[in-house]
Amino acid sequence: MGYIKDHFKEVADKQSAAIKKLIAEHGEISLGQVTIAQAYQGMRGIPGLITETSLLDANEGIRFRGYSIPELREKLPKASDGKEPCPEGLFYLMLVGEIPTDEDAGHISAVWARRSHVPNHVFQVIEAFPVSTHPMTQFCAAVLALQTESKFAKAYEAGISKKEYWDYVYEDSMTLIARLPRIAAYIYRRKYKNGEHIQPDGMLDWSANFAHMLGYDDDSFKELMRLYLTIHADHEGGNVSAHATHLVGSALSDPYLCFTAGMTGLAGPLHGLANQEVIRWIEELQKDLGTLTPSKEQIADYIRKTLSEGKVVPGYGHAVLRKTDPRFTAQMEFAKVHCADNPTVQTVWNVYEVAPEILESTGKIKNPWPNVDAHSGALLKHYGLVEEDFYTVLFGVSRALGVLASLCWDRALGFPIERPKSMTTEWINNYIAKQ
Ligand code: NMX
Ligand code: MLT
Repeated sequence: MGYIKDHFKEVADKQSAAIKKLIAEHGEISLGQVTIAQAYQGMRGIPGLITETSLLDANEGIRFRGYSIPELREKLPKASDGKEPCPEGLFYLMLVGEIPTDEDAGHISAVWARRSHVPNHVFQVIEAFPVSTHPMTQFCAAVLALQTESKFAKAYEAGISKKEYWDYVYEDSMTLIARLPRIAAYIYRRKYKNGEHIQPDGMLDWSANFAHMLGYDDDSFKELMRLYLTIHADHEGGNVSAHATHLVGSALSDPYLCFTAGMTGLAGPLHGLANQEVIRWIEELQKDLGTLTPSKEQIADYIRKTLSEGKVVPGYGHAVLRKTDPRFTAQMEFAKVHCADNPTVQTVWNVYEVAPEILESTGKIKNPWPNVDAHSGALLKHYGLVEEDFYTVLFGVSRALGVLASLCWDRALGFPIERPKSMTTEWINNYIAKQ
């Protein structure tokens, strides 16, 4: 691993020096004003975080180190038998800011394969839960159980210097990422396949091995996993899972503790659990109307019914995006090639044709367009991965790449503990009175 870690340190040191100069010379420049409405309404639009790995444009969608999703699909290294990007390459890109060579991505793949052994007590923790427990609960608990392995926590206890934090956080992040597919697959096989576990295949790349351990050896499912684990990896720093990981990390909690915090946030229905909610909503729609491919008029009525019941239409809307999520488009393109005849996939496309106009007409939804979660379930169902309450775990395995690459940056840049100011409504009223 040495050369990638050394390269990261070299790049981070340069960036750290540039940031010190930037703060010294321009630190007083204002990034904007904070309004009372913003303080009450989810801090939307307040620029208050630095995240180097990716940046979101409201109309264009996410760019990872400047590269859009179509560019990543073209430029990142592929598996020898595949056309989709390998997430190993995306991790390298987020970490060092450069498109990796095939050798760099292969190197990361080999390190993750070598470090993938999960200690037995983690499986015991999973086994202690009733099988009915939601997979995200089992996943969070398993990651927390893995914290016994933290090199950062041990080194901190032994009294390391601040300058060394990044090194241990880097090592923990690599080991944690390496082990997540095995943990996730274990939860899946335990809950849905009578505990018939499948051993890892160290010759496969990270995504293909994950697909294999889940029990899906179809080549095009492996391709789907490579794409899925790439596009869900990061969405700049303000989303709940990234922000929670970063916030907890600022207290110098180790990567296992930080990632658990991120995952408990991802488990919420307005964030990562939405992928489960979308496919349930579509299946209820199909069941209610007695057809796998309801007409656009029927879909429109169903959307109006959902809204009239005071519920959200899952998979639509976004706190920052104001156009169709390019992650939705990437999945749609994949589906056009691999499963265009699937009726549920077609229903997802028909929802896309009618939902935006209806959501827009409510006059209150700021973004009527689909997000990443609107498509993923239909694709997974097509390949037989039908257990939708597992879908957020897949999202979580992918999200580890972005939030842990960012955590390495947080420590390499020496970011301090995060502590924004909060106020009471009484304080706000007094402030208004003084204007
Ligand atoms: N269906 C119905 N109502 C919606 C939707 C939707 N898809 N999206 C927003 N609204 C409502 C929202 O609940 C709010 O209503 P109220 O004023 O009564 O509280 C109003 O529209 C204004 O909300 P916005 O400012 O447009 O959205 P906000 O930034 O607060 O929330 C989401 C963003 C993503 C939480 C919201 O659009 C939503 O709940 N979408 C459905 C759930 C979903 O797909 N989440 C996945 C997000 C992606 N991810 O993976 O994390
Ligand atoms: C994400 O991928 O984190 C979601 O799109 C939510 C967000 O960006 O706020």
